[in-house]
Amino acid sequence: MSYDRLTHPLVREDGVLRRASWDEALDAAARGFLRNIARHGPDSFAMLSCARSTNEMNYVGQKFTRVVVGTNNVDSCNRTCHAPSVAGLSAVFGSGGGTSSYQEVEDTDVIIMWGSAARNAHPIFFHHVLKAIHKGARMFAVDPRRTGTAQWADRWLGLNVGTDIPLAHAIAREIIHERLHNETFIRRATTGFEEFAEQVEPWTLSVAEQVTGVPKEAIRELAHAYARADRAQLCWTLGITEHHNATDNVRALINLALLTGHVGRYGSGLSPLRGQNNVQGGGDMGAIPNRLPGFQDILDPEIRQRFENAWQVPIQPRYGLNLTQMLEAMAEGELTTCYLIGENPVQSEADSLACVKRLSMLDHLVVQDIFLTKTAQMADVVLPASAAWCESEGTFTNSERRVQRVRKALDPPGEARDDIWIMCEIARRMGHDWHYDGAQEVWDELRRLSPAHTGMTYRRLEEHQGIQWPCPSEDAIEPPYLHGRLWKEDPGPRAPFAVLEHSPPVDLLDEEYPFRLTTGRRLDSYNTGVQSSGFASPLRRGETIELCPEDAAQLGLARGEEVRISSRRGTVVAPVHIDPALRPGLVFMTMHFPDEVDTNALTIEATCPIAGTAEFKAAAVRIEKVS
Ligand SMILES: Nc1nc2c(c(=O)[nH]1)N[C@H]1C(S)=C(S)[C@@H](COP(=O)(O)OP(=O)(O)OC[C@H]3O[C@@H](n4cnc5c(=O)[nH]c(N)nc54)[C@H](O)[C@@H]3O)O[C@H]1N2
Ligand SMILES: Nc1nc2c(c(=O)[nH]1)N[C@H]1C(S)=C(S)[C@@H](COP(=O)(O)OP(=O)(O)OC[C@H]3O[C@@H](n4cnc5c(=O)[nH]c(N)nc54)[C@H](O)[C@@H]3O)O[C@H]1N2
Ligand SMILES: [Mo]
Repeated sequence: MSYDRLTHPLVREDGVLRRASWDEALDAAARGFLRNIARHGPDSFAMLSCARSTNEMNYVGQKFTRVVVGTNNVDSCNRTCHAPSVAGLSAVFGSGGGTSSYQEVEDTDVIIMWGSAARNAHPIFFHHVLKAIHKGARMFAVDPRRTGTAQWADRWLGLNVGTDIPLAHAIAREIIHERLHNETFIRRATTGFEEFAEQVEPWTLSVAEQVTGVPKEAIRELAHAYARADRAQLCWTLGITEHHNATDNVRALINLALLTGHVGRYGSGLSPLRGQNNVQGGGDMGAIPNRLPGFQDILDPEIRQRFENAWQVPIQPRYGLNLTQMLEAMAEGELTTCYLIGENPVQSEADSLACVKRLSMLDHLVVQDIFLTKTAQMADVVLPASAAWCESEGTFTNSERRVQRVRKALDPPGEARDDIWIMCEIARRMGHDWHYDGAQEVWDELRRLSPAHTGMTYRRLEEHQGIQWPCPSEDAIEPPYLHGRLWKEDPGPRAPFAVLEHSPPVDLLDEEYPFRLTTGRRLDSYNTGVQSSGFASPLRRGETIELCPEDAAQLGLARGEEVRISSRRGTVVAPVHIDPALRPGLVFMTMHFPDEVDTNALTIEATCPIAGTAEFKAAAVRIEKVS
C-alpha cells in the first residue's frame, strides 16, 4: 500500500472524514480542545510533537501545550527510542546528549557498535566508522544478529537478547581484574567504584558465557581492546534502549566508560545515535514532559520563573505525562483529547491492538500529518502539514548536537500549510493572539530562553555549516565533545557508577512460546512505512519472518512459505525468510509494513520504569505452518 500526500483538511461528520475548509477544520480542532479543557481540566490534553519537523516547530508545539493549554503533557517518539539514553546520560553527567562529534569517530582507535544496525539505520554515521576502519581502527559489534554492521567488525559478539548487563559486567570485571581500569580518573571524577566492583565480581567470563552465549575469548578481547585503547568510542542504539530495563542497560555501558576514562576527551566518548532526523532537537526544544527549552528542568523554580516571565503564564511545577503514561491515562479516561503531530502510534506502539483501543476512547483527536496515516484515519480533525525537511524553513539538530539550517525548496502540495502556521491559528482560536513572522523569529525567542543555544544566530549557523550545543554566546567556541571538566583537577559534580542487576526480558520463553522475536529495521524502508512505501526500491521485499537455517529445517519450513507467528497478544501471518545472520531460537521482523503485517500486534508493552520505553526488542512467540 502507498500513501498519498494530504492536500486539504478533513473533519469527521456522521462518522466519516469529509473535506473541509481550513477555517472549518481549525475551528473544529480548537472547539474540541476547549470543550475538553473546560470539562476535565488542562491535564486531559496531550500533544505528540513531530521529531521529523524543525526545532522551531517543536518549540512552538511545547509552548502551545504549556501556554495555550496549561499542561506539561507533551512528548514524541523519543519515548519509543532513546529516552533511556537521555535519562541515563543526564543522571550521570547532567546532560542527555551524546558526548562526541562524528569527526572523533574517524580519529579513534576502537569503536564498539552495541545493539546498533548502523550500516542500515545510520548510513551517514557509519560512513565515518568505515573511514576509521580504513585508517586502522578496530571495530566490535555486539548484536544477537550478525548484521551488516557486524560484517565490518573485527569481532562480532552475538549475545542472547536481553543479556547486555551481564556482558557489560563481565567486561568490567575483566578490566578490573587485569588492572586495566583508569585509577586516576576513577578517583578524581567518579563515585561508587567500590560498590560497582563488588557488584560485577560474580560475573566471571565463564558465567557470562553461559548467560550471554558469547564465547569467553571474545568478551576478553573486547575488554582488553577497549581498556588499552588511547581513544575509544562506545556507540549504542535500540538494541540497548528498547527493553523493559533500558535505562539500566544504558548505565551499564556508561559504567564501562567511567571505568576506563573513555569520556570527556577528544576521540573518546559515548554516542547514542538518535533515530529520527530531529528527535534530538525535539527534546532540546522542550517537547518532552520534564524539560523546558534548552533541556532545563521544570522542577527548578528559577528556571520556571524565567519562562513564566517570558510567556506570561504560570507553568505547572510538575512533570507531565510521557507517551507511555498518556496511553495509560487514555485507558483510565483521564486523558480525553490529543493533538498528534507527525506521529503514527496506531502502527508504531508496542501491543498495537491495545493502543488502538485506547485511542478510540478519546473524545477528540486531532492529527496533523503529511499523509493520511492509520492514526489520522481515526481522527476527528485531520490537518495537512508541509514536509519540514524540504517545504519549511528552520533548523534540525543531529546526534552530535549539531544544529543545522534547513531550507524551503518546494511548496507544499494543495492546501497543506506549515506546522507552525497551523498551531498559531489554533492558538488564536483558543484566545492567544500568536503570530510568528517566519521561523527565525521563533528561533530568536528560543535563543533568549535557552543558554545552550544563545550564540547560534541563523547567520552563524550558515557561516559555520552548523554549530554544536552548548553555544552560550556569539563568540563561544566549545570543544566538539562534552564533559572535558571530568579531566580537570577539580572536576565539579562527579559521575556516579551504577550498581545494576540483570533482569531478563519480561515476555518469558516457554513450551507454548519458545522463540525469541526481536524487531528492527532495514535499509530500504522507514519506520511504519508511511514515508517509504510510496516509492519503489529494488531492495525491498516486504515483511518476512526471518529465521536461521537450522530452525527453518527443524520446523520443516522453506523460503517464502507462509507461517503464522503468535505471541501472548496477537497473531500475524507472513512468509519465511531464511537468514544465516540469525542464531538458533531467534526470529527477526521489521516494523515497516504494518498495513500488510502488523508486527506490533506481537510486541509487549513492558516498559522501562524510568524512561517509559517499551520492550520492542524481546517478545516470546510461536511459529506454525499455515496449512
Ligand atoms: N533505513 C532506516 N533507517 C532508520 C530508520 C528506519 O526505519 N529505516 N529508523 C530510524 C530510527 S527512528 C531509529 S530509532 C534508528 C534505529 O537504529 P538501530 O537501533 O540501529 O535499528 P534497529 O534495527 O531497530 O535495532 C538495532 C539492533 O539491535 C539489535 N538487538 C536486538 N535485541 C538486542 C539486545 O538484546 N541486545 C543487543 N545488544 N542488541 C539487540 C538488533 O538485532 C538490531 O540489529 O534508525 C533510524 N534510521
Ligand atoms: N516493533 C517495533 N516498533 C517500533 C520500533 C521498533 O524497533 N520495533 N521502533 C520505535 C521507534 S525507534 C520509533 S522512532 C517509532 C516511530 O514511530 P512513528 O513516529 O509513529 O512512525 P513514523 O512512521 O516515523 O511516523 C512519522 C509520521 O510523521 C509524519 N511526518 C513526516 N514529516 C512530517 C512533517 O514535517 N510534519 C508533520 N506534521 N508530519 C510529518 C509522517 O507522515 C508519519 O506519519 O516506532 C517505534 N516502534
Ligand atoms: Mo526511533
